[in-house]
Amino acid sequence: MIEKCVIAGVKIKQSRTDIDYEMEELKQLVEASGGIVEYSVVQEKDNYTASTYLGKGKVEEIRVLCEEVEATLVVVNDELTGSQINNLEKMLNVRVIDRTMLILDIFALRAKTKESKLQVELAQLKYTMPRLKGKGIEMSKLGGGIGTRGPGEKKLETDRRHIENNIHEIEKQLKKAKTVREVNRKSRLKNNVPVIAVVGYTNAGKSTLINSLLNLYGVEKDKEVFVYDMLFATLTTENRKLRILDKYEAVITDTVGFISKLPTKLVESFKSTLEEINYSDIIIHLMDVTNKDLNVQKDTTDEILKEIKATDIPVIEVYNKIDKTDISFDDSQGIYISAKTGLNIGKLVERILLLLYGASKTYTARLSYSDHAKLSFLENNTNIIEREYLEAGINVVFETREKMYEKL
Ligand SMILES: Nc1nc2c(ncn2[C@@H]2O[C@H](COP(=O)(O)OP(=O)(O)OP(=O)(O)O)[C@@H](O)[C@H]2O)c(=O)[nH]1
Ligand SMILES: [Mg+2]
Repeated sequence: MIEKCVIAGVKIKQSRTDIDYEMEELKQLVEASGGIVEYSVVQEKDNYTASTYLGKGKVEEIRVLCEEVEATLVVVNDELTGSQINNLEKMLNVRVIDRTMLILDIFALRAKTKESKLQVELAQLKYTMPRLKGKGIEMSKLGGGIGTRGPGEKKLETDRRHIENNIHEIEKQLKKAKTVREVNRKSRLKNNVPVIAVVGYTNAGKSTLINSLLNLYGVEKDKEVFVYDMLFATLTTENRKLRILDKYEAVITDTVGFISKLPTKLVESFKSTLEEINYSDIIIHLMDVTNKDLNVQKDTTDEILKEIKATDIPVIEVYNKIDKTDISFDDSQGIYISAKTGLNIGKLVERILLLLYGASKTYTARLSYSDHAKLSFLENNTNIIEREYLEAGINVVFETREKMYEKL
């Protein structure tokens, strides 16, 4: 069922909010949850109206629009209180949800793994709780629709006492999942394999980049990650093994995309997943260079990295989708790539190797003729440039990176 919607936002006159961009994004969010936007309404005001968010006149205007197109849902651009939702629903005669509920709804639709389902449910419950007052009956009568869906087949719980119990139970289960993840991480640390986390705004091309790297250097080439042109295609952290240039091992991590005004409750719930980023050795911050509000996207990602305290890890800023634009770029300001066509991926890989394994240098080793193991080790892990067979042994000149040399 495609739900017809009207979206509405308030632009506070003194604020620097780019309301057009936010409304465009809200429209995409509605589409990502299976709805269609019939009208987009913006009101410029000095302040939000406390009882109804929008001014009374505007609300009436929206009511008429809803009737005209038979919309069944109004989505507003900011978080509302329970009573604001109630008041608006009474005046509009349709359901009202806010941006946060919409994002939670998309996450509920997309969550696939047990852990991400629990995380989404937890965020939904914590968001609904304080907004339940006087709402219980209406909500339990609802037959579903955008903003009411729970992860899996379940409908979003609306009974307060149940919710409290549920929150408890889910938190317990999530703790268990976290322990499992920690065990996996420890075994990675023990093997000393460096970790690269790819982070950024939703739809920037993170998963596409990972697949490109898997195609070039993947240990298990058939383990591609999911790519799709929609917001929040990736909802779980995924790790893949790489062996770059057939010599340098790394684990690459795909992560959940960010969005401006990402609900705090959601970030909280996903924190244990996002915190995986903290255990990476480098972060690739990927941005969609064709996006007209690149700076908002960049700041959003930087903010969330701060929130999860991933601030000491070196970040490589990478601009993606250059195949889609003909603007020229200053290479000294960052790395410009196309994850899709593979353009400049080599430059990115060089930067990754430099950070993880240091600069490439030439070394010489003297091996005795019986050192077969050492020789084959060098053959497998470095580039051998020259071998000189002397009376005292073999002189091997080889090229490798500083940190690899230390390991050898
Ligand atoms: N033209 C072009 N399209 C790209 C490029 N990289 C990714 N895309 C497209 O952008 C869309 C999103 O790509 P994803 O890799 O799923 O993006 P993501 O960052 O993983 O998104 P989420 O998982 O939703 O956070 C897909 O339609 C890709 O084909 C690129 O370099 N050029
Ligand atoms: Mg993805």
